[in-house]
Amino acid sequence: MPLVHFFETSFGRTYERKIVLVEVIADGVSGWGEITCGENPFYNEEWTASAWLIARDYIAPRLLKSRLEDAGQVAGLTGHIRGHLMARGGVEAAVWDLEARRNGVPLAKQIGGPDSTPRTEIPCGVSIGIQDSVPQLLQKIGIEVAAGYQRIKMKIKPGWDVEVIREVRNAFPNIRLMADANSAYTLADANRLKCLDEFGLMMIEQPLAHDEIIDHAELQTRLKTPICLDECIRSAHQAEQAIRIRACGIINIKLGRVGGFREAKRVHDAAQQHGIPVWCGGMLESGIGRAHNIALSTLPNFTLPGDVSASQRYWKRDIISPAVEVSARGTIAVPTAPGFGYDLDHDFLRSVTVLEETVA
Ligand code: OSB
Ligand code: MG
Repeated sequence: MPLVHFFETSFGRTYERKIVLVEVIADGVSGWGEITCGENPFYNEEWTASAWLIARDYIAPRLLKSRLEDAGQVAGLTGHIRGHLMARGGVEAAVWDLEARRNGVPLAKQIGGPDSTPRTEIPCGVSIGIQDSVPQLLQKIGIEVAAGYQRIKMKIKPGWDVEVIREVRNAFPNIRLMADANSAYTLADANRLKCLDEFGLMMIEQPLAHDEIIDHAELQTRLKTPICLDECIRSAHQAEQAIRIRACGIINIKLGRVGGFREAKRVHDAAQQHGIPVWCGGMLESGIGRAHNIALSTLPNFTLPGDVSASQRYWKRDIISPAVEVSARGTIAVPTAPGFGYDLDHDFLRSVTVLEETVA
């Protein structure tokens, strides 16, 4: 699916998504999930082709052999696979959707538990990629602020950082603003990152290496701006370690990156216990992954606006119906229908499907 506008991070530019979707079927009921890896192994080690093989050859056969009592058991059944958390998480999320549909409850309620009263709307921000020019960036930010989004995240990298953020701040002195480096810096850049303190950013996301929390802890002692970890946090255990050594003040939770809802809930709970707020990250998802992110964002410690935004920012036509829309207050209404709560646009989905395999 071609993106409406290219998306550039410190590790590269994406014009078109190749998305792996998962349908799980039991007793005639379907659940759907999305594997949120990129087209290349640049954000983490996974990519479209690896996810396909892991799901087909390792996850599906294992699930089919098992008798599942609930979706919470899926993560344990794939725990023997090292890494590949997005492939595992995409399948796991499909089973949560299936369970919610079988129970006739919204996915938000299924993940929150029978006693939960999930919030009815979630606060939204946008993630804006590196642009060809500063005026182009300022124009894009202006459009999203006018649309009502509650905070703006901009991507940075060496050569597109302090000076660019200064221009953004001059143009938009009062917006809630943050920057995401996707691991583009090292501790040797600490003085440059320190320059960002003057802009009153809500946080700086994943400035240092994808697998490095000790350096983040060191950097945090030198910065006033809170560090938010993304790539580094793949489990609740890693979240606890990062919090313990003060490597971050905020955590971005991505369903795929941590391997699905069960672990996402654990990361959420661990952060909550330590007074660390979380928000829901995005991976340029189609409507299915987006709907799962909306459900995840209803958990109580998701107190900051996430990267969950309207379908039309990504797609001319989404594969769900209706498309995800954002209110003028920068919120998304949480759907109340069973499962992830949107219909699939089957005709359109078929028209963009390039490969389909069934494991039975
Ligand atoms: O680091 O949050 C990230 C997109 C692809 C890979 C990594 C990231 C992102 C985003 C986009 O920031 C969030 C979105 O709008 O889906
Ligand atoms: Mg990020």
